[in-house]
Amino acid sequence: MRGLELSQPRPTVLKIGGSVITDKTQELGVRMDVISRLADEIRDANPKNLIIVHGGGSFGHPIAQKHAIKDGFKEESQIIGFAETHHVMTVLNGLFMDALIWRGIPAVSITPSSCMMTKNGRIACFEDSPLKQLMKMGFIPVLYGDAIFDTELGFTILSGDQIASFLAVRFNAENILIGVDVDGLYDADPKTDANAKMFKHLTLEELRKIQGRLGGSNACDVTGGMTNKVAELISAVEHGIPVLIVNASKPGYVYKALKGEKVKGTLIEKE
Ligand code: IP8
Repeated sequence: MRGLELSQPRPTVLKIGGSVITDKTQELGVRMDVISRLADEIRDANPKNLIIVHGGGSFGHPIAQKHAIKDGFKEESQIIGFAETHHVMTVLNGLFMDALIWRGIPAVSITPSSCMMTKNGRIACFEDSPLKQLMKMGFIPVLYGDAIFDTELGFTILSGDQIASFLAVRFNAENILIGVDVDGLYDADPKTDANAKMFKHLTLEELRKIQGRLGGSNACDVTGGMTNKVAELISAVEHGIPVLIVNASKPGYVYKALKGEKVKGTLIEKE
C-alpha cells in the first residue's frame, strides 16, 4: 500500500487511570461526563501519533479481586470470574471507544488478552503486526488493563501501566502521559494527608529513592495503585522516555499535556 512507508513521528502513549473514568466508590460506576470531556480534549489536541491505554477502575478491579484472578488459576470457580473480568473491561472500553469514535477520532480497540501473553505477570509475548499496521495508517490504538492468559499462572491481571510502559519502549515513544485523579506524584497520599508534598520534577535516581514511600491506592486496586504505577514506569524512564503525570480529572490538563504546553504535574526524566 502506498503511503505506508512514510516515516512516522515517535508516538505519545497516553494512559488514563481507571480512577479518572470510573467511580471507584461503586462497582461498575462510570464517569461518562469525564470520558466525554477527555475525548473532546484528545480531539482538540489532535496529536500526530498516539497510543491510548486505560485502566480498570470500578469495572475490572472489584471482579478481579472477588475471583482472585491476579493470583492465577487455582480452582474451577475462577473460570467464570476471568470471563466476567475480561467482559466488564470490554464494556468500559466500549464506552470509551463510543466517545472517541463519535467525535471523529479514528480509534481502534486492541484487546490485550488477544495479542499478548504474560509469564508470571510480565508481558512475554506480543503479536504486534495489527497494531503497527494501524498506527502506520493513522489510526489510534486503544488498549486497556485486562484479564490475560499467563504461561505459568494460567491467567492473571495485566495492568494498563505495564502495557503503557511496554508499548512506549517497544515503539520508542516520545513520551508517556499518565492521567490520574490527583495533581501528580506526592510523598504521601494527598487524599488523606493534608501535608503531602507534590514532586514537580524527579530524576530516575530520585524516583528510585522515594519509591517505597508512595503508598498504594485507597480504593480496591488489584494491580497496586501508585506504587505499582511508578515501578512500571521506571523501565520506560530507563530507556530515556520522559513521563509526565497530570490530573486528568481536571479539565484541560490532558489537552495541554498532549499539546506540549506547560501544565501542572510531575515530570520524570532519566537525569
Ligand atoms: O487499572 C487493571 O488495569 P489497571 C485492569 O491499569 C483489571 O491496573 C482487569 C483489573
